[in-house]
Amino acid sequence: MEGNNLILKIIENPEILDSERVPSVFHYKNSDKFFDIINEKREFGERILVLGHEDMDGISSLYGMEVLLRRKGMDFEIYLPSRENEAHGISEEVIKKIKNEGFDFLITVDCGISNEREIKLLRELGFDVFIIDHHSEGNFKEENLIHPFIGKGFPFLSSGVLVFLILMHELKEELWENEDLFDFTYLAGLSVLSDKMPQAGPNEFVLKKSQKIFSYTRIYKIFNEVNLKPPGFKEISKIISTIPAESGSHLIFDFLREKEHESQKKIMKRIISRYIEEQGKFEESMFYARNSYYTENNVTFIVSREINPRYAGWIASRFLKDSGFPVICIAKKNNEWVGEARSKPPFSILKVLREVSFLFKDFGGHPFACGFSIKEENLHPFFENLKKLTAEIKNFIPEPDIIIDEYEFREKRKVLDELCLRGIYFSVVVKGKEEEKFYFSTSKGLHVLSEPLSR
Ligand SMILES: [Mn+2]
Repeated sequence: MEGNNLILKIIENPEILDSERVPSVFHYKNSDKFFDIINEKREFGERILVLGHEDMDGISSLYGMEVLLRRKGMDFEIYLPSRENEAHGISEEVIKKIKNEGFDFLITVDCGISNEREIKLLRELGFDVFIIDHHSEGNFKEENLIHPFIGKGFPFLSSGVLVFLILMHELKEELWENEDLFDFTYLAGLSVLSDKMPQAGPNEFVLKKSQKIFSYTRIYKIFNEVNLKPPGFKEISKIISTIPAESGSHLIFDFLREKEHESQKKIMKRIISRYIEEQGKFEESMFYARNSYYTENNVTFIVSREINPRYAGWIASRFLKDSGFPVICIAKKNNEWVGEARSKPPFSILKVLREVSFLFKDFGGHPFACGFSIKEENLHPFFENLKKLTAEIKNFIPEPDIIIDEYEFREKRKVLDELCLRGIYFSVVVKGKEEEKFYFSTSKGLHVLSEPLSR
């Protein structure tokens, strides 16, 4: 058996799928270094900027860092760039902010791994950087990095869960006992669902805890009071991620920081009305998408100046759900364009886009969901290159994650099916005496690809 180390790691250590095994952030590399650095920064009174990513997972991780750094009495600020009109990750604006506002140290959560150049620049300018991310494109050689892929723990975690494990170490029993911390646990649970992480290992552990305490959270209670109907577990996730970040923050942070009951109610009312407002804007972007999409070589393209870039990812997901074709939705953002791409296993849209990534300014994501930014003059070459790449279906078939012989396949079949049921996506080539068969995972188990394989 050979192939993708992450999948092999699970097959060889199936116990890491187990949610009952108490997870630890120290199963991941550099976690001890992270605590050492944080404590050192506190001693020297350094000022910290924490940078996030505007989606449910990013918001949950950012809030976790706020809880941690406040607890440690540190001098910090959190910053959530808007997906609508700011750049993703460590942008020029973020670097300017660090320089101009007297920060010494940058921590990124749910972003940063794709910012190798910017990290180097920051270090040259004398600033320290630490990255906590789970995306699969970027510089894995970064020395100040906690990433679920690196270490002996379960490799497919949301950033929210990764930050949760950091707090589990810091707060120990208090995390389960102190009601003020329930909202954080709840958000971390939501990060598993919103980032579609496999429900296994630490993800499942956090999700279960989070379902247990949901009705004791302030979010639940106050929502119930102002709405007269209790929220569903996932409903809040939709509401939070629909409301845009504003001036580097988010209404949910205002809510969570507020101590006074009447003010909490006021903010929650505002959250609900902002949600309704934003839903209207989403429908408007969806209308333009429905009027501008086309499908070429089995890829659906949606390209429009009228689409709000905030919604590109959701629109791509919606189209994928309806048609099954890989989808790329491209929208104008300030002076450049941004794209969000979605696909279903076994076709990894990330692998296809990696081939044209030399045309991108920024590129990152996961095998079936990724994003990029691109200059307008590169759009035409991008479409031309993609046309060539997607003309043959075999370009979509990723390199198999695992190559295995028939005998071993029969032996490991149970574990492989278990992985599928847990939402871990991978592909397998089974080598027989005469032929090889290509399998890929679906939520119901391994599925054989009927298309004959010409590799
Ligand atoms: Mn994420």
